[in-house]
Formats: sequence, C-alpha cells, structure tokens
Amino acid sequence: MDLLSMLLSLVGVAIFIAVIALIIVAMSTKPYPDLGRYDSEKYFLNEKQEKCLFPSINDPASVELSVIVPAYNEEERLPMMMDEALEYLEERKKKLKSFTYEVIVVDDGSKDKTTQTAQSYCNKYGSDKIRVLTLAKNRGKGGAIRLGMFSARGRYLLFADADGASKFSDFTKLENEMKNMKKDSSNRAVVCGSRAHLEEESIAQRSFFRTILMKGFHFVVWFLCVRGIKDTQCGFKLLTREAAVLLFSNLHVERWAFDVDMLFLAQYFNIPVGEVAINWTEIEGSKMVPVFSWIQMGKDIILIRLRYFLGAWKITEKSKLE
Ligand SMILES: Nc1nc2c(ncn2[C@@H]2O[C@H](COP(=O)(O)OP(=O)(O)O)[C@@H](O)[C@H]2O)c(=O)[nH]1
Ligand SMILES: [Mg+2]
Repeated sequence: MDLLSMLLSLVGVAIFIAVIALIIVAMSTKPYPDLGRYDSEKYFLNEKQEKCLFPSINDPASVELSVIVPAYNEEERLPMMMDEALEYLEERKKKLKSFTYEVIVVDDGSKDKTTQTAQSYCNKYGSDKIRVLTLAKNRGKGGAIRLGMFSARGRYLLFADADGASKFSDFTKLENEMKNMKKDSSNRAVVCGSRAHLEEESIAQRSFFRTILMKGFHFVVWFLCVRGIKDTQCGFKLLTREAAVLLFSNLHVERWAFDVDMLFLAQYFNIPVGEVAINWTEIEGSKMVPVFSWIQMGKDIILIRLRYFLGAWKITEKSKLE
C-alpha cells in the first residue's frame, strides 16, 4: 500500500468513528430538559413553620424583584451574603415604600445546615421576604437556579452567588441598564454582570497555566456558542420574568456551563442581552475544582453546540410551563 492510500484509509476510519460518535451523542440525548420536581420541593416553610405552596412563574408577577441564591454547602458563606443583600434591600424599601422584594435561597441538596441557616432569615424577616427551597436531590447550579426562578414572584429576577462575591448594591447598575435597554416585543431581556474589566488584574495574580486555561475557555465559548458577551460566567444576572420563563424552560445544562446554554438560547431567540461591569471579590471556599471543573465545562460547551446543531436538543417557543 502506498502512502496516499494509507492516508486515505486513515481519514476514512476517522470519519467513520466521528459519524458513530455523533449518532451515539444524538441517540443518548434526551430532547427536552427535565423540569419536574419532587413533591417536597413544591413547598416552603413560613415563619410559623407551616408548609406553604410555592407560586408558579406562570402566575402574574406580584413583587418587583426576586433574588435567587443557589447554595450548595454554604452554611458558612451564606450569612455574609444575606446580611449584605438584606441591608441593601431593606434600605431601599425604607426609601421607596412601593418597592417589594423576595429572596429565595435554593439549597441544592447540601450536606450541611444551609437550609437551617437560610430558614433563620425567614424566621426573622418573614416568608413574604425570604423563602427557602430545599431540593431533595442535587441538580447543579443551573438546575437550582431554574427551580428558584420557577417559584419566584418577581417582575425582575436576579440570581446571585451565595458567597457574596459580587457587591450587592451593584444591582442598581444592572437595573439601570435593564430599564434603559430595549426589550423584545414580549418584554424579554437579560443583563449580565461582568468581570471582564478585572481580567488584567486577575492575570497578574494567576499562574501562567490558569491564564492559558481561561483564555482557551473564552475562545471555545466565543467560537462555539456565545458572541458579544465578554464574561459569560459571572454569577450576577438579571432577567425579566418573560425572559426567565422562556430561557429556563429550555435550559438543558444544569451544571457550571448553564450560563453559556442560557446565553446561547437568548441569542437564538433574539433576546436583547446587556453587560455591565460590577465589583467582584474572589471569596475563599470555591466549589470549583480548578482543572477538573474547567475540563468538564469545556466538554459541556462543545456538547451544547453539537446537540443543538444535531437537533438532539430541542428548543420550544412556548413560554408557559405545563
Ligand atoms: N446549586 C448548586 N450551586 C452550587 C453548586 N456548587 C456551587 N454552587 C453555588 O454556585 C455559586 C458559586 O460557587 P463558588 O463555589 O463560589 O464558585 P466560583 O465563585 O465560581 O469559584 C455559590 O452560590 C455556590 O453555592 C452545586 O453543586 N449546586
Ligand atoms: Mg465564588
């Protein structure tokens, strides 16, 4: 066999393997996300420890702002974040009586006392303001935020990390952008907090290897999924109720890469997306396992593109949940 025919047969084998891999990806994929919840996840405890049913995102909004806090083993980091957020929200309410809010802490199957810690805030402030959604099974950050959003009453929905890495008062920056930006004809829009302006500084603090990984990650996201957003991963994002129901009922990724899936869907639906620089402090105790989580996210992002491209993941326009 000469060199050319050997090369040709190698290419043939590679194509064959790639096709088989694509077929396996397509066939092993569930077309629609699992939006179900266990019975116990439909209720919260009020300040009298009575069981109450969460409302649905299909109901009309009845408060101005819902803050969704995904929390996994956060008994230690959560109090600082809650204190800061509540100081801001209460201050604002004092100034403007018509301002109404709720905070929903979603305990994503924690093994520590996250639920009890969060419930103590409900006992103090009342369940009109603070609610705890305790998931029976760990879903991942995206899955937890989804269920929090589906239980929320806000006209606007913000999600914020439990470790208080973002300065809560920067919410006003997101809110101003949201109020000024053009929504689509169904009042859908998303505003992302952004740490892109801090990149230079973080490169100075990071090892060369982590910088390469970060740049590589940005490139893969840009190349395959989301363009025009500098920081897709920031855990501080504001959505209109109409955007939240459509995006989160189509979201397929429940783990770290869920932001990329959410923004990919926003671009698919032509939902306007804004980005605003915010303050950010890295807080000790990150749950991301450096290299492992990055590889997992990279794999998820390649699969997002592939699965939507193959039609293995379906997207629906209907914006109400069953
Ligand atoms: N729901 C859920 N949230 C998680 C999980 N792991 C981390 N989080 C939350 O995601 C947010 C950011 O997590 P963190 O560990 O600070 O990540 P980092 O800031 O990106 O390094 C926090 O609110 C965590 O509680 C998880 O498995 N499930
Ligand atoms: Mg953090």
